[in-house]
Amino acid sequence: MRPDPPAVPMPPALWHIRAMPQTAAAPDTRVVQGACPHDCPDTCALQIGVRAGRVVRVAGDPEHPTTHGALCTKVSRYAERTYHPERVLHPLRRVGAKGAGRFERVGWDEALDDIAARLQAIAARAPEAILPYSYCGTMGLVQGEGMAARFFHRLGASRLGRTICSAAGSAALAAAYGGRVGMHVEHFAASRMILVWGCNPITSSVHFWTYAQQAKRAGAKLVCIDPRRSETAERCHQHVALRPGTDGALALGLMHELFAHEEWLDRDWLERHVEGWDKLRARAAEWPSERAAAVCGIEPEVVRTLAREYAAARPAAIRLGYGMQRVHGGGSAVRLVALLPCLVGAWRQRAGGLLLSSSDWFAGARRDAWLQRPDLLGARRPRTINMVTIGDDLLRAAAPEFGPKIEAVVVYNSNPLAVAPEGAKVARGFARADLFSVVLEHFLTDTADHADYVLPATTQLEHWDAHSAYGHVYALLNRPAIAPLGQARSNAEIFRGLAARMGCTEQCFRDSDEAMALGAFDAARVDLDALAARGWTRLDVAEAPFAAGGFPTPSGKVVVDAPGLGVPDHVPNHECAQSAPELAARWPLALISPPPRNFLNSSFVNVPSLRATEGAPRLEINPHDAAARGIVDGAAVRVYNGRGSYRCIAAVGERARPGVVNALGLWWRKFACDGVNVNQLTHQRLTDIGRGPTFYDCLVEVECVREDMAAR
Ligand SMILES: Nc1nc2c(c(=O)[nH]1)N[C@H]1C(S)=C(S)[C@@H](COP(=O)(O)OP(=O)(O)OC[C@H]3O[C@@H](n4cnc5c(=O)[nH]c(N)nc54)[C@H](O)[C@@H]3O)O[C@H]1N2
Ligand SMILES: Nc1nc2c(c(=O)[nH]1)N[C@H]1C(S)=C(S)[C@@H](COP(=O)(O)OP(=O)(O)OC[C@H]3O[C@@H](n4cnc5c(=O)[nH]c(N)nc54)[C@H](O)[C@@H]3O)O[C@H]1N2
Ligand SMILES: [Mo]
Repeated sequence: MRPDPPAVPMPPALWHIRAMPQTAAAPDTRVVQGACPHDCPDTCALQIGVRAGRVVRVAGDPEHPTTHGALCTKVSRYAERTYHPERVLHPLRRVGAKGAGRFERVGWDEALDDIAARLQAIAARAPEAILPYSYCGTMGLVQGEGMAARFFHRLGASRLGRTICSAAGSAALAAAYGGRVGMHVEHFAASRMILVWGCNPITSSVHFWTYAQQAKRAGAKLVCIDPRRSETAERCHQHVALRPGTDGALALGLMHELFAHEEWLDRDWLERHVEGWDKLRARAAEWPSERAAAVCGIEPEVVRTLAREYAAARPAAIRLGYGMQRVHGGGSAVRLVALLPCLVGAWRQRAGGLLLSSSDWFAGARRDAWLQRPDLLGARRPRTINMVTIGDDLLRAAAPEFGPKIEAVVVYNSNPLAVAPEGAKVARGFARADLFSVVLEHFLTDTADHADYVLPATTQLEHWDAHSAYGHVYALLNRPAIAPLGQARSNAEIFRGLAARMGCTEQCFRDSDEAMALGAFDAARVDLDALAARGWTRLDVAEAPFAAGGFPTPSGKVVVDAPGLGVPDHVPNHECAQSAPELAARWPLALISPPPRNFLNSSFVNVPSLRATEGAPRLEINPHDAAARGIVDGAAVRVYNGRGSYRCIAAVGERARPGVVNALGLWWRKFACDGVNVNQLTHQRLTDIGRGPTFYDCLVEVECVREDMAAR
């Protein structure tokens, strides 16, 4: 057995996950049970302290197993977001140019009457000319795709392909395992080896990191696979800094080694539970460690040693993140990594296997058909607009293969001007004079600045909701802690108001938020009494769900040669020397743009204390690449390619590997250095499967900003 590594003190990066003082609440403080609404695998159970109608404390529920009384910095400051002086608290109508952010106050009736009339006029001619645009500002089942989905289904509006985050990985897990299922996050604490792969949990999933720390203290080896020397990579025993978009090659190189050493394989498990494993062996035979290492830009010995250690550690676990699937071959790469645990029989033990997402454990437990009512479409089959290509699609004319031009957009729970790729086109689209746009928001984001109407939405402290999760298997309920501030209304209430004005007479448009939240789960699968009483309850999922196979595929076996997809192989990036040598010659650096700790996508950028901690938009660049360009630490730089240019401050150091630059964070365009953010550089090409975005598959060049430019 490997000797235990020396004890590691609590790293400074974790000081912010502080357990909240569990002193009894003051007698005049009421505690309301809630759920964190944010797009994060941890979906924490919250306890909201309310005194005299005002939230005085936001804390993690100490009883909830994965929250264990701790919150991230951002959400422990959630009240700061709710009571932010710049909250939009009244309906607003645009008076200035689109994008200028100049509005006048209007009453709710006036706003809703006018919006309903304009949407009605379009719906009467071409309902598909109306596009809802939403993502995960809240992951709630009611304030997300609840009442809004009912409304847009009833209208027959264009459907939105909600692909911007996890589509490639989801399609890949569906191909290999039949769905988004995997290990329980709690069991990582007992793993002997953890591969933290394309995932930066200290930033994006701190509660998982707590379990990884427990495993580390018990002697497990932690390996981080990430082009960036992230906060997580620094605290693992080993960091494999591969080139972006080469994970499929690494997985194949590891498999080559595993198949080459019969004694490392769990042949019994493989034969019994993996359909087509011999085809995988044939594919892996094409990937000796030298070939894989050359593609990844690492040493062959790293591949060989990693394979040996992975085979020897029982149980070995993989925490896969969504970071590694934001490239052309992201889907194939996830399929390949997902097959690794099968070779060593890691699924036999509950602390072995893989976790990317737990979403589909909720399939059948969530009453999606009732919440969203797709049946209201009747026989209509509206087109689907991919949210990744909103830049192009807003600028498209009517055409037989496209359908009608987009005439109206209703945005909720999303900030496309900051988060969608090829930002210059997105901004041009939202600035179209003939586009009618309505934005439901808490704040005047870059997107809201372009709206004809901005409607004030409630925050999680002010509305009902129900939550499933993608990093654990607890269902949660969120009760409103306080009354809506100002004239804010919940998303569901706003869509109810529009529906009533547009002749939607069905009973479902009268369901209250509370009724929807309490009815969101199926009583046969979720203990509704426990949910109502305690605010959360665990789904009944086996502790080691795949110890004896039983995957949710048609055969119950893991699938290698998926119908229509074939046997996975490494797929190179859209933008790399191999696929696009002429681009690589002009733009020699690969750019990735992962999240920083204090923002959540583009949310929280306007919370002054969090923005102050992040400082300014930064570009991490390796000393070697910096020196070649005369760039020193702290210098103003311009990052550019054929699509645009973005200014930021150089952070010269080893966080970036040679040839790769890291631009952190989806800054609001108006808070960045030159009115744009990193998505000015990204493109709209899609992943190999799942039609997802390829944010981290992007070539650029960097130069120092001249003094006279910097002064502007
Ligand atoms: N604080 C904070 N937490 C968040 C978010 C946030 O914005 N801020 N966002 C939330 C959301 S929406 C999501 S989807 C999750 C995302 O969280 P994760 O699943 O962790 O994914 P990312 O943060 O996108 O990327 C994780 C790591 O992948 C690395 N990476 C980039 N390209 C590659 C590659 O080609 N291969 C490999 N192996 N690694 C690569 C990045 O450098 C980064 O360190 O986090 C959620 N949590
Ligand atoms: N370059 C680059 N681009 C990326 C990424 C990247 O890593 N790099 N990450 C991608 C990923 S993983 C994701 S998930 C997307 C995220 O894209 P989005 O889901 O658009 O995420 P946010 O930027 O957080 O915007 C959510 C908005 O919803 C609002 N909101 C929150 N709650 C409510 C509510 O109850 N009602 C209403 N009406 N509004 C609400 C918030 O104020 C916020 O402005 O971005 C993607 N874009
Ligand atoms: Mo995401």
